[in-house]
Amino acid sequence: MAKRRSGRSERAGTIPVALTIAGSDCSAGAGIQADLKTFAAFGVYGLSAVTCVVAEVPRRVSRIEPVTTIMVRQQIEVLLKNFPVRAIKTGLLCSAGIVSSVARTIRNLKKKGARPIPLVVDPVMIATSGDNLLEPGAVESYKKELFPLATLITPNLDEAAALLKTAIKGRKQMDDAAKALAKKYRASILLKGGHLRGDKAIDVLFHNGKCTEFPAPFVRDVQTHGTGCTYSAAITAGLASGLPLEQAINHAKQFVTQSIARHFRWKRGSRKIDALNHSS
Ligand code: PXL
Repeated sequence: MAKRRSGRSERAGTIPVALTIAGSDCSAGAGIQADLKTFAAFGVYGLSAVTCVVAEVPRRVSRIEPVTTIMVRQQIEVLLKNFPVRAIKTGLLCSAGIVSSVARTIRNLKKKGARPIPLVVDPVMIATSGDNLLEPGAVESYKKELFPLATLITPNLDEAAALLKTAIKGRKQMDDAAKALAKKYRASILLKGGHLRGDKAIDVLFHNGKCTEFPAPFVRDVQTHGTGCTYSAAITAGLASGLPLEQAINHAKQFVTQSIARHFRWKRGSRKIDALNHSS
């Protein structure tokens, strides 16, 4: 906690600032709610630009409504104009129009000669529940407009397979897929292998021409809604704090593993609800 002197925070001018551009998950395990809790756990001041509102509980999405593209753009513009944002992440962007609007807003910043801000793109397509979260046509907008602006892209195996139009079934194929995506979009790639069942959840980073493995124990029997959001938010928090990419990923992986291991569980009759524990 920051020490306070006569009611004023000493850290106000120095606390790193990060921005999440993502959807609202009313159950707060994923989306902007997960991102903001994660930023706070890392001692980073979190800002948010909301792209859509999702009515859901961990295993069931009941409704998604996008925010207008103008509203998405204005949230990002006012925040970047007024705060010293040190890193940005995108989560659920919902529609092709919103993906394009986010890409255009970030591209315009670059054109105006603003200092480059690291951009982490989590290409959220499908919820852990299996519900589709992204309009199918939006994938093309990601490929053409947003991926080329990214510092790091963090697909899971299903998302990488959809992007490359090929199945990824083993460890060697993970390396090949990460390399292929990195070459295609000129970004670093963190391919999350959590869905390849085994004792370990292994992720592969392709960065600066080489593959690095990030292993962690695989935690079973927990409904892990929001792990992807939490992971990319934790990486973004590390980058906002000035950590090199590998170190930011290492810290983030530890944080996610801990958030899963220390999850909350509520029981209502025969139904269980699990939620990540984002506290540090
Ligand atoms: O976990 C993916 C995800 C991301 N963003 C929002 C979500 C979800 C999952 O349901 O609601 C807003």
